[in-house]
Amino acid sequence: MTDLVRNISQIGEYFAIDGTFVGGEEIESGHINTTYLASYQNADGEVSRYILQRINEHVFSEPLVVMKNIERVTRHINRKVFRAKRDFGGQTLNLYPGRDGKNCVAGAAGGIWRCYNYIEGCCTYDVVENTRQAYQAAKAFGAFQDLVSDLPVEKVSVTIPDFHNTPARYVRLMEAIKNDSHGRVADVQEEINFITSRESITSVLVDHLKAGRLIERITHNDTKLNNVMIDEQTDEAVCVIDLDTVMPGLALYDFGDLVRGATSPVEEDEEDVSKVVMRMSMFEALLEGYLETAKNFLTPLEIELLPFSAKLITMETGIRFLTDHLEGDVYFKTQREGHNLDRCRTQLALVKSIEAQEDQMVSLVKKWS
Ligand code: GN1
Ligand code: MG
Repeated sequence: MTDLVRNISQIGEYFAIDGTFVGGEEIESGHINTTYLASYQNADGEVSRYILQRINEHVFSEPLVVMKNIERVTRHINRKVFRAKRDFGGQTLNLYPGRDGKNCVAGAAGGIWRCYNYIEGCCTYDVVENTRQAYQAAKAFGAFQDLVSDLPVEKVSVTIPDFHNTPARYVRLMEAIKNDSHGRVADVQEEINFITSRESITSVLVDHLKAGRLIERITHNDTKLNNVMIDEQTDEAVCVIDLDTVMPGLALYDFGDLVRGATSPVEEDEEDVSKVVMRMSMFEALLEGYLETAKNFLTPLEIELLPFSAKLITMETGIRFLTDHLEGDVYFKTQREGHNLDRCRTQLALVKSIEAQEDQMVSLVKKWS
């Protein structure tokens, strides 16, 4: 047994999992948490798999509050799906309690761990392969928002303040530029100019919120394509995952983040930015899928701002990657030098591509709404 597998087996011990541990591996996806897949065999010889995940306490300073949010939301959805005895197009994860009955446990080596069922027969994609996947993913995130739309917003807590507050992200970048703690500012003037020349767009959504024209809902806040489990055989979305950032937020940031993640043909850290483009066919598929499940609760202003939200959150994410680059790569996990800068550059290239096609995106919204 390798150290990794032994470690996984020891973490599994904390949870009320049936059977004998027969194997474990690390799942290397996501920039924040540490995730393991563990297999257990029961007396009948059947093998079941579980996700064991350590919550990144640097990012989530109150892991227990994160767990409470997840418990509220998953229980709410599961109850609804069960009561109606049908699938609303949005299943959810199940938390497996620790041996003490709690929804998470403190590991021996520190850290807070939780356990989910592993959803078999599904996979996730980093890059959308076809419009059907885009449509399905958007439908699933719309269904998620819809399923929690009758849960009062106060029932979930803010776990990362100002998470999608673009002006606050902008201010933080300006501070990182001023401090220049790692001497990297001189090499990123082009990126800085791109962002500062667009400062005026950063506050559009929060200004609408302050003025009461937009309302906060319970939102997912991390609607990347690889946070949707897609059935390997049918290409249908089965369930949205990564519920750590479920908080009160604007529905528009969720839709915008889908466009950010699912319309480019290359990965977020592609080094050749000439390959980055907002593919209109994918945008249309996302729009169709999202409106199918979310149209009932969205306001006319939310619908009108759908294309804008894509541009805004893509810029916000570019701002976040650049800030982390300047601060010495302390937030997002990185695998190479300049990784966050590469990620920033793809985001800014995508903003440019969205800007060039915004009129057509607006026309498509009119067509589908
Ligand atoms: C992080 O954990 P992951 O990779 O799903 C980040 C998101 C970013 C995303 C960019 C808690 O998500 O906000 O959009 O990276 N999550 C957190 O890829 O900061
Ligand atoms: Mg995440």
